[in-house]
Amino acid sequence: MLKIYGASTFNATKVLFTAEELGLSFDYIHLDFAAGDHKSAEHLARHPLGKVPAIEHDGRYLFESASLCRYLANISSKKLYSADPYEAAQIDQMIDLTCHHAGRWLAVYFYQEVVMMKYYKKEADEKAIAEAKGFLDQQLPFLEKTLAANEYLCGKQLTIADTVAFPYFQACQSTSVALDSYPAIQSWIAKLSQRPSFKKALALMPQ
Ligand SMILES: N[C@@H](CCC(=O)N[C@@H](CS)C(=O)NCC(=O)O)C(=O)O
Repeated sequence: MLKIYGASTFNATKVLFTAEELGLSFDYIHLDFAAGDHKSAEHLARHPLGKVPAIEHDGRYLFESASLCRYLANISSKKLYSADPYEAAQIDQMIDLTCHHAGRWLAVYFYQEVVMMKYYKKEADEKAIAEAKGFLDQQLPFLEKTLAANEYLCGKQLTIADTVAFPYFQACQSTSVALDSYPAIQSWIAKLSQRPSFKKALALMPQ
C-alpha cells in the first residue's frame, strides 16, 4: 500500500507526476498547511522536519521529493530510471543540477512573486529575484542546449530527471521568469504539460 502525503507545491507535484507516470496505485492525502496538518505529531513521524512530500509504503516512511521519485522508479522495475549505473548517474546528475541549481533559483521567483506577493500580499524581495536571475542566466543555457539536442533531459525517453525538474518550470509560468530566449525549454514545458499523467497529478491537488 502506497500513500503520498502532499500539499499544492512543486515538490509534491514531482512525486505525484512520477507516481502517475509509473502507473502506480496510491492514495493521495492532502495536508492542510493552514490547519498545521504538516506539523502534527502524526506527520512528524513521517517527515522529521514537518514538510511535504512524504510517503508511506508498506508501513514504512520516506521523505525528500527527488529521493521519493527515485524510490518509486526503483520499485517499478527501474521504469523512468536505469539499471545501468552510468545511465542512472546521468539521470541523478540532472536531478541534482535541477534541484540544487536551476530549480532552486526558479523556486526563489515562485516564493517571492507567488507566495509573498499573491498569497501574503507582501513586497517581493527584488534583491533575491535579481540574484536568482543572475544564476538562471548562467544555468538555463545549459538546459536549453540539452533540450535542443534531446527530446527529454536525459535523451529520447522521459525519465525521473524530467518528472523532478518539470514542476519547477510549470510553477514558474505564473512568475516573471523570462524563457523567450529558450525555445527548446519552452517546447519541453508545452509537451510535458500535455501528458495525461501530469494533468492527473495536478487534478489531485486543490490549486
Ligand atoms: N527538499 C525538500 C523540500 C521540502 C519542502 O520544503 N516542502 C515545503 C513545501 S514545497 C514544505 O513542506 N513547507 C512547509 C514548512 O516547511 O513548514 C523536498 O524536495 O522534498
